[in-house]
Amino acid sequence: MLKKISFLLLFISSTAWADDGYRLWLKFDLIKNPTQRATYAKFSQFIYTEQQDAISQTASKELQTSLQGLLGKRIPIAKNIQDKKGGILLKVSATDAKTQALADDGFAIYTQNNNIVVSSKNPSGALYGAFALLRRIQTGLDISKIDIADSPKVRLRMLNHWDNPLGTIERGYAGSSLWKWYELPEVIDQRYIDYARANASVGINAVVLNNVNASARFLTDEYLQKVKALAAVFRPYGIKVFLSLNFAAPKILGKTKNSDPLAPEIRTWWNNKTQEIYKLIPDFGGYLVKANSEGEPGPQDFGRTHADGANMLAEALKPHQGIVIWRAFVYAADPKGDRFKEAYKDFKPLDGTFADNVMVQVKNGPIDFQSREPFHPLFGAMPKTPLAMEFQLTQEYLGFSTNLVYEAPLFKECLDSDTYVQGKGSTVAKVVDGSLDKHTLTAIVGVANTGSDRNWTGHLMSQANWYAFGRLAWNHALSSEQIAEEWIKMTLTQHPQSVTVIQDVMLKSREIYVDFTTPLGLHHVMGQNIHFGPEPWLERSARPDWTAIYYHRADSLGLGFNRTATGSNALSLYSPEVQQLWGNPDTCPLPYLLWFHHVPWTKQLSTGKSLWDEFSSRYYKGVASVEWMQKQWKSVANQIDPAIFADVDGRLAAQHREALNWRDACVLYFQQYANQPIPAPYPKPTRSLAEMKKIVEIYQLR
Ligand code: GCW
Repeated sequence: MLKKISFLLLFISSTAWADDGYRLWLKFDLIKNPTQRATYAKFSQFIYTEQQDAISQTASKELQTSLQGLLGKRIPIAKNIQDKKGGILLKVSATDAKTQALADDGFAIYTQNNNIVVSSKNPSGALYGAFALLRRIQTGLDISKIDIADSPKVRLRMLNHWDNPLGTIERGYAGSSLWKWYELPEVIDQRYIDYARANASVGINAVVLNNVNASARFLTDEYLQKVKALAAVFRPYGIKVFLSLNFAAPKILGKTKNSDPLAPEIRTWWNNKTQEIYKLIPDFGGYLVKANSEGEPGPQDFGRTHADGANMLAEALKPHQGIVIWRAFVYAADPKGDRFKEAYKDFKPLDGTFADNVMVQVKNGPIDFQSREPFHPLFGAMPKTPLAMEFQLTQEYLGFSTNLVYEAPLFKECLDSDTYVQGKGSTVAKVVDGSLDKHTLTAIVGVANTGSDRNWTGHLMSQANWYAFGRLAWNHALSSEQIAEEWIKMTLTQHPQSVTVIQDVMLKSREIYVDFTTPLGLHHVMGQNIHFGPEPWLERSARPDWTAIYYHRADSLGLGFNRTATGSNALSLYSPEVQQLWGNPDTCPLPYLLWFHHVPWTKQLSTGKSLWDEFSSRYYKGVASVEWMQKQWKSVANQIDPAIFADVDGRLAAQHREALNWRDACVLYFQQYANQPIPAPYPKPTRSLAEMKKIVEIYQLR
């Protein structure tokens, strides 16, 4: 009996306290302070919209349920407004003075006759306005005199899922795929709806459902029915569905002779297939294509160019207003070359040859989502082609789901970089948002970090990366600080001191990760297959540009990849101003140093230390900073839900263990070349290089 009672108590106390993170930043718990509640309640007597379309209806429903949670009272949906006061009006009108200057999806929120009006040009704008209003209430801002207008800076704010048909996710660290293909189209999981809500709440309006290493299966009727079912769930949230396609699909599914994009038979196949899709999903967004990259089929298999391939698909999509997003992540294996230059070499000459419904999607950096990369040289180099920015939210090279890395500073660093292509101020952001070259087709894309884990992203703090991505895709001018503050207040705590502590940890977290893994511009020294942990000694792989030594070039003289004129000259792909900024090892900013220079171990850096001393110290500093993060987190224990606190606390401890592995492996490995002692006051690692190799090897075993 006693046992039963204590079990019951345990159950009650754990359900009463434990927050499993499922609700993300959309908690809408009762506002504790009654006075504050009352000020919001003054404007929440009713909700009214004239619009009958599904998206506007979602907007008013979201307002209703969320406000009910925040204010603890039911809010009626009014049938008319007449002389009613104290409510929220959703107004969709292209002629309203307040909406005229807005872009599509933008909104204005203002007070009028003691009501709050959310005014927009299209229904999606009403939805984004509703969530913006809710965010203000959730974070405790005053709305009594609200008067704001906000428009997205890019048209497509998109997630790319690298989800496979059998439920696995390429580079996914939060469980398996969200999409249960075998249950679809009959079973609609509540998660699909909650996922759509979360996206809409930050302005994400497009998703690619499947991996860019694409199975042709998604283009079969059976799977298109499943895609149709998901599109129907997402539609009321203003989200369009796209598919990644396998370029060899005509041959695989249609048994054609080949998949040559210039062959009439192949063009007909794609035209028919595209028509079939639009019959099922009239607002289908289009195709994402990874071609002739890492073994995927593509037009070059038939002596054609990327533009030939993209334009063939563009022609099929054009009558339906669909678009092609063609990835620039290509790199031929050239043992003497520099992978840094490959995509540029292939794509730059094609500028101006793509159809007008084609975008080229470029990763933020020239190699592959490293913890720090210089901006990709294609940004600014293809003025006649709309370029989509591809970021990676899933932490393939940022410590999977055991490391706390807030990515907003990484995204911002790239977006704020100056290409100088049209003089000072020609930032990457301006290339991407179309303002530099007057493009209207614009996109910012994130490789999703979501999965079937109850808290969606594995590491609870990685939810912030999904959130920050959406906010920055909407407005790249927002600061990392503001975004972090919003997210913390909605997700973790509103306790002022704790908000400051957590925000500080988040803002420093990316630099800390860089310090204990790849300081001063070192890159691509991670474990070979799963990209986990350090493997700087990796000398042999299927391709030279998959090894570590290809990138770090350590020898007895120094460290780093010489990409100046005396080396690979990849620097020459940038504007003269950028070359000047990065081209001289004496003045190159330290974060990029080893990206562009082979630096002598003994060279004195701007910090006053030699390269070896600075480089090795960073690893020690990085580990100490993880300890600092652990301490900071413990200091907010009383202000955080216990289950969330414990989970993040555990992951920080795992991160500390991993940081020590990185430090000892890298310091000992590079010390062989530098041939110098560990600088004071740091102790020598207690483990040997041989031991470190053993530890790391485990991760590469199958
Ligand atoms: O980062 C690399 C990953 C691959 C991925 C590829 C790509 C989808 O290691 O797993 O494949 O990039 O972006 O195409």
